[in-house]
Amino acid sequence: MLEFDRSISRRTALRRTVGGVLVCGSGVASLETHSPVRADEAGLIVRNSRPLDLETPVTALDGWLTPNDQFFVRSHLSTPAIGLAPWSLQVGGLADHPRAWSLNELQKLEQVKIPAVLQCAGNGRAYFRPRLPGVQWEKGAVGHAEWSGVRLVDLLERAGYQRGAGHVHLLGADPPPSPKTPRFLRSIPIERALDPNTLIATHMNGEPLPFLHGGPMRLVVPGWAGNHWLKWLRQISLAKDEAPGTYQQSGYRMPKSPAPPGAVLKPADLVPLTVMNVKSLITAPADGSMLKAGNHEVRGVAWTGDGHVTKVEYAVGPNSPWRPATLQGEPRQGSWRTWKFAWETAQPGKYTIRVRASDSNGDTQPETTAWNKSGYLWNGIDRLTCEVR
Ligand SMILES: Nc1nc2c(c(=O)[nH]1)N[C@H]1C(S)=C(S)[C@@H](COP(=O)(O)O)O[C@H]1N2
Ligand SMILES: [Mo]
Repeated sequence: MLEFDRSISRRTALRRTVGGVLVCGSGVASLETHSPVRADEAGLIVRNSRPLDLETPVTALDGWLTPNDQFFVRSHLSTPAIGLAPWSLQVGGLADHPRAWSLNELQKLEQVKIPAVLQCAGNGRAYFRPRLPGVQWEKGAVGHAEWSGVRLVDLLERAGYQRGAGHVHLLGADPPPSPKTPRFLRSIPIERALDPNTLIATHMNGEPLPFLHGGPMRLVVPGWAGNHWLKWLRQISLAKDEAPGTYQQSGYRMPKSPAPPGAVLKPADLVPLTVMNVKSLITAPADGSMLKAGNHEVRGVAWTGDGHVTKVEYAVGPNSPWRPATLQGEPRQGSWRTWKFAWETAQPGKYTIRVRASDSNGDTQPETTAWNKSGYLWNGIDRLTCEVR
């Protein structure tokens, strides 16, 4: 299949780059028109080169959609090997009509487009104290894109999923670096799989899904953290229970109630991490900016996993009361909203700007997020400092 042949040339390009750190301007199908750019040229922060973990600088999140070539990348294993064309997605397990789907066959089903936030569960890990091992993400393991493709439920219905199916197992084409390393096998409960907002996306921001983001197809689970958004999707299998293996059974679990460092937790004390919490980020000005005295617009984004953002408040300086920022756009489950406020007649001095969002569940961002041993779901009040001269 053409799309995949092009991704192969991109792989070759990847290998030719020092350290393998490279992103492509606009992904698989646009290789002919866009020359690949190195991650540092796209302004991404390289957290790891093998596997590839790239963070978006928070100023690149300034706007409703995050450009594909500036979108963060998180991969646990190697990127898929060449030689997989034509792409085929297997749907089976507890199903009366198991079958394989090609990309062309998927494109004949009803196509839907959903704007949604993709955030790594570990975004903000660098802010937990005591410090934690793992990728030291700061603010930008998050982005917002318009995802389009087919509803997962449309495939499951055609497969004739059986009554006993409680979970949907998901496996991508990314191979483990050695036979002993586990694959990134994950599952979602059947209720979430049947939700019409759960998609198999083949497009991102109107372009064919870039290879680094799971092209040609990935799962999109609006409202849920990135670990569910399986990339390079090859196998969907209906089963009674959750997926086995470390990525489902040990990883991505949170204590039911906060547990201090050193606490011994039993499996029964942990629940799978699914829904994101309420969070906001300041996208302009940049941290550490020097500003002229006078009027400035401060901007950012805010989102939550379940329900919608009801307000964003800001405070400039230590003793300022919280004031409401202006939320833009419409609330939509799983999507984010931009916000802004006018900082008028800023006088010379050094300032800390803080923002916090609240959502329709009545949750507000805390000063700091309760420590958890994997450093998941940081949503402490966002802040930056700047100087007015
Ligand atoms: N096949 C596969 N899918 C995957 C992963 C992976 O390592 N392999 N990482 C997951 C995690 S933890 C995140 S945060 C998102 C990141 O998606 P992105 O690289 O498009 O930003 O992909 C998810 N899907
Ligand atoms: Mo992640």
